[in-house]
Amino acid sequence: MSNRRDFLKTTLLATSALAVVPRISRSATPFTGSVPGNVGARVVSTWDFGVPANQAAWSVLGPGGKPLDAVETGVQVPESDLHNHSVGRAGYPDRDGKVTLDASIMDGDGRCGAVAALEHIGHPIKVARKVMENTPHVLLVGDGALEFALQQGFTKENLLTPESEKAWHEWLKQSSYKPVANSENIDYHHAQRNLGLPGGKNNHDTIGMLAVDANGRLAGACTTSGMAWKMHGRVGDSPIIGAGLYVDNEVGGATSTGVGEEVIRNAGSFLVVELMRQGRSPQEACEEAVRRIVKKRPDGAKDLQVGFLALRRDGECGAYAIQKGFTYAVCDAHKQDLLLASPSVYQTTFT
Ligand code: SD4
Repeated sequence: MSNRRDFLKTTLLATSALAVVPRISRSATPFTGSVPGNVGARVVSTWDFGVPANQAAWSVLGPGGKPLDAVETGVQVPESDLHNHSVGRAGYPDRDGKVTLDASIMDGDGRCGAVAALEHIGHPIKVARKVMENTPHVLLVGDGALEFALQQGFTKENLLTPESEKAWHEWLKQSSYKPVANSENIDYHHAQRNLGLPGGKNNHDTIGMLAVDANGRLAGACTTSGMAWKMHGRVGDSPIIGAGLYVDNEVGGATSTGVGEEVIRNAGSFLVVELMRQGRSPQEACEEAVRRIVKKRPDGAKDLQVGFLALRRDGECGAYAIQKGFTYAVCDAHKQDLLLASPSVYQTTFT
């Protein structure tokens, strides 16, 4: 990498790429409104890989297990998936080649735990739960989080797979030699997709998962390797309670995906839950939270992706995103593999 300015420039371009290369899942059903509730227990999660994650969560929730156990179990599916370069093991590294993971977990009773910039542990969500249960704190970061994990019996592992390392080396070349003009955006995004970079078709972002049981008790989990090629030490929205995740048994829960900085700036998931508390439906609440982001940065938002997913305590759920391409999975006693395409502010796709 030539210098810091080049890095930041490239990072911003990568952020744009994340936004404007949304992918519509071929199997996702386009959907424009809230999914009705009152179906008993339900689990919802972000992106296509939410389907198998939901099914794992359902194996806990369906037979009457706790929502907290269900979400912790469910999100471990993409954390373990070596083909998934945005969550857990095999997540793409930061600009220095280090894989640093963020995760949070929250019970509807207000208990919560999180880790940020955690290295060498494949299941950060499990460490987040230990922070919640075995410490007086909510968030542990970096070396401290790793030390804690090792004390709790986790094993140190190398999370950088050969594929991720190769992609990083490709990115390093690009960061050095390819300043990208706006007019070249579409070609650039195609190139990124071929490399499997953020926003590419095989690289779909954070998993955020929300679950409710038949009695209206909720929990949520959110886990990610964050934005690929981020600055070392960068923390996104996913481990920040109120930003990437918020759950309240009195109301419901919300989670987010996309460019975490925008979500943090707007306390996004807390906002969605508070809007539901004031009477908005999950769908309306997600729409308003997305609109706030767009309103604050009307120009920047055209090149950003942020998606919110909300689940009310009666099981009704909704989602909304800035760009087309955000999908979410819904699982309950009636159907365990439903995948829906979220409505969005902008309808443009680059194919
Ligand atoms: C972050 N929101 O770190 C997460 C990751 C993500 O597309 O969703 N990236 O900002």
